[in-house]
Amino acid sequence: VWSTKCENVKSFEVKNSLMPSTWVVVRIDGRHFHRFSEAHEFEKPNDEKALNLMNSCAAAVLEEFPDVVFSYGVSDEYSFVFKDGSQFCERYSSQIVSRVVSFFSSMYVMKWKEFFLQKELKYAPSFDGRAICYPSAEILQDYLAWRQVDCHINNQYNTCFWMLVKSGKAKSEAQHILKGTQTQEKEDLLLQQFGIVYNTLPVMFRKGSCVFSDKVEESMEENGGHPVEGYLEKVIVEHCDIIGSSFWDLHPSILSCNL
Ligand code: DGT
Ligand code: MG
Ligand code: MG
Ligand code: MG
Ligand code: MG
Repeated sequence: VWSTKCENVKSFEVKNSLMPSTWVVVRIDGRHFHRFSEAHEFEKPNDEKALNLMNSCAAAVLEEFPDVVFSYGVSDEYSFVFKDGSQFCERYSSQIVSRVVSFFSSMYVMKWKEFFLQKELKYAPSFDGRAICYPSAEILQDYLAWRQVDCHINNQYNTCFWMLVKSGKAKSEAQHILKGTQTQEKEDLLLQQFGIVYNTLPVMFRKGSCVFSDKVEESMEENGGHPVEGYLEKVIVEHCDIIGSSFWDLHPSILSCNL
């Protein structure tokens, strides 16, 4: 009787499998980071330390989970790309997502002090996560381009918004001024009212961050002080354009080799 009951109870555990041979993206996003960034007095609209902390946690994810071949991050979110052939957690969605999101959250807490020397972490940050399947490398690239376009649109808006607010405008007034403005109008506003050339703002703010493994020239330090002999595979952070094809042409190995 008992064993029948056990079988019966077990049958409620449904394993939600991700479609085979697709590119899996796990996107995580900070929970209530509007409040979290206020509570920790992040600089507006971009806090360099907070972004570098996110990037460092993403690099740790790439080192911990070898099937993750690329990641892209902006604001309080990060997208992690698993190779199409990945058999990580036998492609069970909830296991993949929970492993990535819990590891990232732990890292965020562990690394906090590295980036905020004087600032205490006031309460436990958390992240939500979801897994999305993309059927081809091309659609995956469209997805990543979409996130970077979003980064650009939000950053341009937020830069204008906070410049207006910092110059004395009420938040509602700033909103009203920016309502319905196009990219060019925002660039003009920044230049004419604040003397800011948008394209000269830090590239991490404008383009977000890419984290991936690449061959880099070994430094003498890494070679125990001996002359450099070759290249090392290293996880690196770059702030490059991934909307066009040039980045992918330059790094063909990221999306090509199968597991
Ligand atoms: P959620 O994701 O639905 O739980 O809610 P939030 O509040 O996390 O909203 P979300 O993810 O749409 O927007 C991210 C929030 O995080 C947004 O209010 C701005 C804030 N944030 C992210 N990065 C920075 C930063 O570098 N500096 C500042 N001041 N705020 C940031
Ligand atoms: Mg959200
Ligand atoms: Mg959030
Ligand atoms: Mg967000
Ligand atoms: Mg277990």
